[in-house]
Amino acid sequence: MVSERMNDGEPERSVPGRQSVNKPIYVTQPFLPPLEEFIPYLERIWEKKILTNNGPFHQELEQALCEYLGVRHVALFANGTLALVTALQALRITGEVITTPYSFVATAHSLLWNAIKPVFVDIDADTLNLDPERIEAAITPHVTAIMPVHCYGRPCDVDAIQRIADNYNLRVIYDAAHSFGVQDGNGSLLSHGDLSVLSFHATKVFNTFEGGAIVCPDAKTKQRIDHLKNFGFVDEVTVVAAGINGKMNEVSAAFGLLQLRHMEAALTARKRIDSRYRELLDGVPGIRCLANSAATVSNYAYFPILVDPEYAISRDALYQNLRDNGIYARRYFYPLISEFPMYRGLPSASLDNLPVATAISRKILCLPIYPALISAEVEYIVDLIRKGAGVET
Ligand code: T4K
Repeated sequence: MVSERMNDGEPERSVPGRQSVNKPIYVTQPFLPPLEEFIPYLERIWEKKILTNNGPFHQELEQALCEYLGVRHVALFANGTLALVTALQALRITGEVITTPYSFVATAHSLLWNAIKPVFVDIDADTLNLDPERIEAAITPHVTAIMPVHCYGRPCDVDAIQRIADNYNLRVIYDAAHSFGVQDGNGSLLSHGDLSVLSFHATKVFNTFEGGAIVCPDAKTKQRIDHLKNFGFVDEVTVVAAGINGKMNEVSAAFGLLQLRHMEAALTARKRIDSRYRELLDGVPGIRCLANSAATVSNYAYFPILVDPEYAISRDALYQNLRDNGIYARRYFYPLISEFPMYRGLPSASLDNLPVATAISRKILCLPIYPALISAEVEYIVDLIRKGAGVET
């Protein structure tokens, strides 16, 4: 029996004898505000009959996100992948782009959709993001940009990446799919580089069912992006680029506006779960939580642990054991992108070139984290992990 309400207060009950297989716990569960709060938004859509194409909710959400995130311009998209593809088009990126193998496939797929060759560079063992020290050696005459990922919402070394980009005249497009609301010492993490791309997929901290956005620093770039996401149309008779249909619809935009009203409570609940896991997992032999990141404000989008060889069973045995008990943790990101068939022939995809990413992908396990997860469920999950480690609970 699982409480469906948002866990923004103290846990209400324990789950002894939990009916584990009947009630699976997934790695995430989308936050859905009370349905009745969404009805007035739908009524407005029914009344105006504007369903898409830069409608009133779309415009309102772009403005609201600029304010909430503390950024200058936001262009909404139907999903994060189309936003990545369009970001590359907007900056006219060609040739080769340096990127991380340790991400969701959409990062590198967006390059292939633009006929760009990915150049994979290994990650740093602490940030789990592109290792700036390895970027320079990978720059060829064809490299025109860097596409780093703030994996799990943990900031990249943005200063080092920018220094390299400036030295070699490269553009930087951050895949910030996991980084909604994250801040570093300079404010929004999304302000770094030339562009940042967000995902508002159902599994993300902030969701619009499906959705995404490009964050950009100036109005001119935003205008080009807006043209590109609407087939290249400037007006009824003018098409300036071979654009795509990447627009967010009004129902999703309205849902985003409602979701924003609940963000603080959702983030507070996530933070509490993160702390509880850290407390309970402390001292379990062979289980490592990631150290705190450089973020000054985190979003607790994921709860990754590393299963080291000192743990009693393998990472995959633990993953299976949790599944057998109804806990659907996920191995984000295993396999590496560079191991998939469309990438593994690239010279930069060789495992010898990516020792850190390879090792991490074999140890990583993301535990469930979402606002409705109650403390008793966190305890249940950790009990299973401790039992796997042979620790008396
Ligand atoms: N760049 C990065 C770094 C990304 O992580 C992503 C997306 C993108 C780019 C592309 O952005 P989008 O085009 O997606 O906006 C999920 C998501 O589909 C994907 O958006 C996300 N990254 C990736 C990390 O995770 P799967 O294949 O793991 O999703 P799925 O369907 O297995 O969902 C995970 C669990 O979430 C399910 O077991 C149950 C729960 N769930 C899922 C959905 C869709 C729900 O409870 N309700 C739902 O509606 O990829």
